[in-house]
Amino acid sequence: MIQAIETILVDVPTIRPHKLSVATMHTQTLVLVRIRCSDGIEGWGEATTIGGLNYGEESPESIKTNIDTHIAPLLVGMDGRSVAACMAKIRKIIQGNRFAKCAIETALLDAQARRLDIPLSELLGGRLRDALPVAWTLASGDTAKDIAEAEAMLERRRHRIFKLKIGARGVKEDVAHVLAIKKALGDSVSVRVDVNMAWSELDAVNGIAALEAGGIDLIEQPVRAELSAALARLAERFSVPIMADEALKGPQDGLSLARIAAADVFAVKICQAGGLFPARLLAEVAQLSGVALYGGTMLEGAIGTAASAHLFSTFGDLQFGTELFGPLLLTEELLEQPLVYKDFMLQVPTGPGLGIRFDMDKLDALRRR
Ligand code: MUC
Ligand code: MG
Repeated sequence: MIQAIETILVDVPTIRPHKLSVATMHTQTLVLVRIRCSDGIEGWGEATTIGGLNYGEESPESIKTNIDTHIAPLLVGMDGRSVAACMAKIRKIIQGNRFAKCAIETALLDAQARRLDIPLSELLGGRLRDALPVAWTLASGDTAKDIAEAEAMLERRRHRIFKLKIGARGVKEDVAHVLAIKKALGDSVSVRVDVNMAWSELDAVNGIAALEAGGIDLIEQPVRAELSAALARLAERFSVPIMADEALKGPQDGLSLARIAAADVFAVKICQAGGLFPARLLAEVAQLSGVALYGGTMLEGAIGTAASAHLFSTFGDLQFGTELFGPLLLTEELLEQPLVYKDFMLQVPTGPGLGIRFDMDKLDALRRR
């Protein structure tokens, strides 16, 4: 039986400012959920977002309030082993709040997998791989700094796929920044861009033409999420793959975008999709439609990153890899045993449930009071 649900906010400084077109992050607020059951088992979930309300329509504080006030009371007293029944109840009664639902579902599944003494991946269909390629985002805002950062990552064999955040400056300036980085890093690395919706369709036509000619491998969400017809025109026009990210707020959006061939690639994010099972459904829609997959992040800490890794390890095809580097952007390590990044890959944890454990003293020291 579910006895208690606790939500915890943890503010952790980032290793450097992380500049997106919608926000500059200096700290990340992790939103953690802990579910305790009467059989002594507990499970953890995460509902972290980016830049308060700059990126998504749920803020860390609204997620905490909505879980504490509206979601937890529906679950306390239910049989935590019946994860599907718990989530069906929440999905029926609670509108929206995909991030909050994701954290709850993750915590219930973590608890159930621990109970069964199996890794979470085995509750999600079964893993097909034990390690995932991980991109790094260059977002210092400075070309020389970004090149130095990328070279250090290559040297340490941590990342060889780089995603550049653009869209805050003019198209010409951004294109020059990206192509200078591409030229410095060479053809053995993959350089991609994420515009985070900043361009008009005309900006996108001009910008993508130049980026494609310069050897850039992937263009993420160039135009506003709701402009799916414009996204489809860009996907039709260019051979460089176009990826949908903010446009995917659940499996239904995936179906709508796939029907009009709006994107070549979908960024699957567990929180954006509304949970691990909705994210799996989104991936299935993509695969049935011939759309390639990328494992996305909302820059979650270890819980959301591990949960995503368990899910992405089950995807039949993960052609564009993942960007599960969230914990590496933070100045503090909160786990007893850190997640393992080596040889350009994240190792999918093998222990029961999520396969990770917090250092509770560190967590207590950093949590918001
Ligand atoms: C996004 O839009 O993809 C993922 C990586 C990163 O640097 O920012 C996020 C958000
Ligand atoms: Mg994105």
